[in-house]
Amino acid sequence: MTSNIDYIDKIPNNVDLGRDRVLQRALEHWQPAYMGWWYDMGPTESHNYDVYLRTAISVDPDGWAVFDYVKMPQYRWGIFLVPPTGNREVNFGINKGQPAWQDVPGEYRSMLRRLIVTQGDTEPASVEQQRMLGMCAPSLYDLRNIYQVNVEEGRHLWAMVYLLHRYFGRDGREEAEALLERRSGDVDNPRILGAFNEPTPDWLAFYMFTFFTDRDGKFQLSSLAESGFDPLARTCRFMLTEEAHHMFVGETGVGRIVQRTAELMAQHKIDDPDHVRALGVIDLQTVQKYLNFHYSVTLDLFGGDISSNAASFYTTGLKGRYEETRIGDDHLLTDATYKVGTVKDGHVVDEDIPALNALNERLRDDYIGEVQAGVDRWNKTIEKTGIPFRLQLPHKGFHRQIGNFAGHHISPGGEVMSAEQWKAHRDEWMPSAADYTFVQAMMTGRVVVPGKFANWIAPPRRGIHTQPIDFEYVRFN
Ligand code: BYC
Repeated sequence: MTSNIDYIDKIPNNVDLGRDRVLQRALEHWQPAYMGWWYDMGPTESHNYDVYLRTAISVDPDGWAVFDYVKMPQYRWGIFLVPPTGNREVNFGINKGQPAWQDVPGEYRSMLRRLIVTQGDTEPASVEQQRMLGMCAPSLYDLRNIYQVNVEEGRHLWAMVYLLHRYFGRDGREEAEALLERRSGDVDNPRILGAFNEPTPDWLAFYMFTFFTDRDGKFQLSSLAESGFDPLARTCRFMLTEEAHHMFVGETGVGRIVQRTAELMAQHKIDDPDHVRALGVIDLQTVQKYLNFHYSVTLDLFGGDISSNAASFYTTGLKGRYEETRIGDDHLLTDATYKVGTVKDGHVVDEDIPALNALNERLRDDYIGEVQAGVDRWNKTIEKTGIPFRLQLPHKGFHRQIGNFAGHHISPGGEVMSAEQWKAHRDEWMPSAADYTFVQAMMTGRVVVPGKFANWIAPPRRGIHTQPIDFEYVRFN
């Protein structure tokens, strides 16, 4: 083992890493490669900053969120699983009632590895997507928040790599290396899932991403937290505690943008988007277009509406439904059906399919319910200013690349169109090149005076961890 990794001190963990020779040997190669990846692909020019970050140093209530200034390359990326619960069982599928697996069941090995790799791949991808945004942050508060999200996505990568190293031997180590080799948006070696190859070019996109796409993370992690493979379940359960802050950053970020815009619209008594833009804020129509884009690419992340993969993940006991153990049915789903949307004769219709094959769709529907509640909260913010504009989720089939709606051209209202008709409206529904140029032009420099905010966003209601809003969240040295 290289002597420069002091396990106890540098890698906080509750997996007895200090005594696990197998894991130590695997990390000996991977940890330096991870640091190389962080220096290359982590947040630009950030390596020497002192950032007021939370670090998980244990899973106890007073240990999972310890706040202090940290230079990000020295962040203590740790390995944590929630403590085991005695006698946990596989709670669904054909193995229901068996003791939860503490080791990888041989017959499910490749399926399980694929799930872990797919989950793990998203984590570094999002850091890569966001790496330039620190250069144009609207405040020190927001800069600190994006860095917090970035280091925790790094930790979530560690969480999946722990599982690969600890439970999958040589092919686990190879997969762990490949997680550091793929690159978001790379033509030859892209990230696995679509949304993680899309650029996140500005802060509105970042907040939308953390609201919509991190929430896919929440729902996928929740399903994996039901897994009969106990180490995966316990790892994902702990990751969920961190995920909440990421979604908070997204929801409040978009909320603060619409608040600022709507307040200025009310104050100046204007509603023409050009007049709104002239005040140096983002018009609500553009916010709607970003919403349409991020919502639709995130819906794709749930996979096909009809999926035999999802059925296998469930039947074997590897991936459950959202809050599986709270659902009052047989947890086998052999006779149940579920409604999925599809296009027939130029219209969207629902059809009943076996519930086992519709598990991606069901999770997507659970997700949509929660997303709608967030959009309603943004609309409340707008409503308070007296402005009549309301944000809306587009139809589930709008701009989809995966599943039943892929290949169809569906308007935000749910109308099935020809490709030409759809294209003629495209720039009304999704950000155009000109929209991106406008938003990015607003975000050219970063605001570095404590307590000051860019013109296009309202300040938050409160600071981080009881600190004031004008706290020096990042010191540039
Ligand atoms: N893009 O049977 P199907 C997060 C592939 S986010 C490209 O419908 P399945 C985070 C699919 O892989 C949460 N390809 O799919 C958020 C399959 O390919 P193969 C991430 C796609 O397997 C923000 C084929 O199409 N975690 O944590 O039922 C920041 C047939 O597909 C896409 C997970 O996703 C796509 N969108 O379901 C940081 C959980 N969708 O195998 C982090 C683990 C499908 O035929 N993953 N394909 O070559 C899974 O549970 C499943 O893999 C999926 C797909 C739900 C993603």
